[in-house]
Amino acid sequence: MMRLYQYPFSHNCAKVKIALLEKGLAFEAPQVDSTLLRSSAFLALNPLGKVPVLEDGAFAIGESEVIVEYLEDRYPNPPLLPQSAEGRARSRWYSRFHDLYLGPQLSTLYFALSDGRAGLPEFAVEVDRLLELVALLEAHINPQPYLLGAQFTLADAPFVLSYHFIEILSAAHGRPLTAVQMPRLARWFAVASLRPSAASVLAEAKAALAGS
Ligand SMILES: N[C@@H](CCC(=O)N[C@@H](CS)C(=O)NCC(=O)O)C(=O)O
Repeated sequence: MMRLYQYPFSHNCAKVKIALLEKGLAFEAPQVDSTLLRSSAFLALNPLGKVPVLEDGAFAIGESEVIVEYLEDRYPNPPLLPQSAEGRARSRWYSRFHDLYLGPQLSTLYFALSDGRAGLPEFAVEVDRLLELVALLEAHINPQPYLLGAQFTLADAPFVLSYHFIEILSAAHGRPLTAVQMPRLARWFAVASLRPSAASVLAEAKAALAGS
């Protein structure tokens, strides 16, 4: 059985779990801790010492986007990328937008809640940046009902847990974003979050956040 090293409240790990579940692939998902991530055994799997890491038999690989692309190549059915070159490129645009911009900004706001930076006057610019990123995504999308149309794809996967983080972190920083400010994203989430893969990942993350 495949093994996914992961944190339950990580949006990068959630994306990979959603891809595994959507493809109907059996996997075990041991939780990790910082000691394991620094162990030589784990660093041999991923020298960055970060999760997610997927083990598939003798093969192991890190970096969430690399993992979901591997799953798509190795287990193509059901597909999570469109057939056309344009569709595949669009899906990857959403992944890059998430992984390079929105995701890191959510992490900045998340860690600021515990490292004392939240509420400092100079931190307001970071909350502004999250709101800008959400506004540009909101203006760009037209979910029908998914980001690329009728099929749930890798374009949707990263935003499932991140939508939840947008709601809770914007509220925690005193600038709550709701369906009023992001109606298209809220409409997308209302459909996407009902998928069994998404519901399972959201439930696991919420339970972990409640206990943290
Ligand atoms: N670009 C990486 C990001 C991985 C990453 O930042 N993982 C975090 C959890 S979300 C981690 O393992 N942090 C532990 C550490 O840095 O010690 C990906 O998409 O997989």
